[in-house]
Amino acid sequence: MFENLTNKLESIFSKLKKAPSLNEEQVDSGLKEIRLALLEADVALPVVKEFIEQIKPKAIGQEIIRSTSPGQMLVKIVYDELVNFLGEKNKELNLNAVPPVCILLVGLQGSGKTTSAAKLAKLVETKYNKKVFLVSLDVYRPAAQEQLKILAEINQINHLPIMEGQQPLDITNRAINAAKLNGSDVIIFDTAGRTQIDLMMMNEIKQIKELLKPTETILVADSLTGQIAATVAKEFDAAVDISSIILTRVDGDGRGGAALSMKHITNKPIKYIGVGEKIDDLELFYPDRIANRILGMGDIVSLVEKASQGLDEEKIKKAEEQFKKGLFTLDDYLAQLRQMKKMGGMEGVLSLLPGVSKIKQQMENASIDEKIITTNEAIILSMTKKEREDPKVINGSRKKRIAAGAGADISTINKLLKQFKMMTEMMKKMSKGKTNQIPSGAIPDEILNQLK
Ligand SMILES: Nc1nc2c(ncn2[C@@H]2O[C@H](COP(=O)(O)OP(=O)(O)OP(=O)(O)O)[C@@H](O)[C@H]2O)c(=O)[nH]1
Ligand SMILES: [Mg+2]
Repeated sequence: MFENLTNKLESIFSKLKKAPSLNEEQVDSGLKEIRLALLEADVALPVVKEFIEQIKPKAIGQEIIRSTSPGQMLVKIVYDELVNFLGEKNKELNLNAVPPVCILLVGLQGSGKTTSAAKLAKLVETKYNKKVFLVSLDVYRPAAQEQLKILAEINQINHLPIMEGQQPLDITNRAINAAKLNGSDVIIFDTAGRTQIDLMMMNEIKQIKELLKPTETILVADSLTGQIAATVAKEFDAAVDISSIILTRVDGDGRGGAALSMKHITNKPIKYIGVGEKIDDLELFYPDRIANRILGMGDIVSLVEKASQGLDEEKIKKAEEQFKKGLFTLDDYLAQLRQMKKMGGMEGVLSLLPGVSKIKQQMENASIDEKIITTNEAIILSMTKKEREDPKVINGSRKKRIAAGAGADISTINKLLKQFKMMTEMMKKMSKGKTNQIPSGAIPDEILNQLK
């Protein structure tokens, strides 16, 4: 469905006049399609409207980066704006209070509060190294308290023993006292679900909140509810002033539109997402992943990003010719290292070589250590022109001089020279060989390991 969005954009743009930057006509037509895509992703209508309005002036006049199309450019602009809209990633849980720190979970019936309470407890114990105490205030649904108790027991998390017939406010008081006595750092309170915004129950939450003074009042919301999510978030926020959001069932087939709606309407951060029923299925929220899900266009985005990093075609051609001839000096290597820094990895360099798509994936997983690049850069810069062109002349005394100049030790220089030698050999093999694939093992483990 979403591959269609690119196709649609491409066909719209091909009918319009070519321009060096996005003009109003292009943006208007393109945004119409984006609008539909957002609606299909279940983003609430008012949010879509506002979002599109906000994007329009930003998109008009944007230069179209060479080697990308206007359609791709627009997708990238929309994507960046979505990420922006969805807010900062990895927002830490607020635990800044005198222990026991209280966290209150609220939300509609069945949104995943109880499950999230247990998941969060486990996370706070493991990630923040705190002693957690789980408490259920759900006296309304039969067996709701047992549900949390069982989850706590299975996962060995401390929990408040159930006292039949006790009401939420009394349970709250009992919980705080018990937590103080047993030395808990954090208490996580699970509350009863509402089928809809129910005044009486909202008032109860307000009272509980006043008693607890929680550092976090987290709205647990189901990402599959799409449009409804926005209204729910708004009303909960108005009634009990939520501090953050946990979005559940992100593992389902919703398109993530709820995240955008909720974030936009409440302006409260989404801190975690639920991605399954198991205790460990709680992850930090990454706006770029959700933006990708909403738009379904990660490929285009990375394509435009690469293009905007300024790798122009001439450079690629020249490098390719050099490689084919087996002519490759340390100067070229230096240029590659710098390119690598820009492109963010070995993968970028290898993509210059013919027929490397196979190992590209492998390289993508090996993120490059910037420090190694910087050291290698310093080493090459400390060499004379002759040394760079013909590294064979680099003997012991030259190495000493280079080492002093680069502030590196001899073994690092040796490593670099060895790596360079292997690279040239590999290139020669490739340019001579009948095959245009890099033979497996041609990239020595040593290089791979260094890059890890
Ligand atoms: N796939 C998936 N299922 C989830 C997730 N979070 C919760 N669930 C499931 O959703 C169902 C309801 O979850 P609960 O935690 O009981 O929801 P609740 O908000 O406490 O429900 P009430 O107490 O009745 O209001 C359970 O079967 C959970 O296993 C999630 O992130 N992904
Ligand atoms: Mg529950």
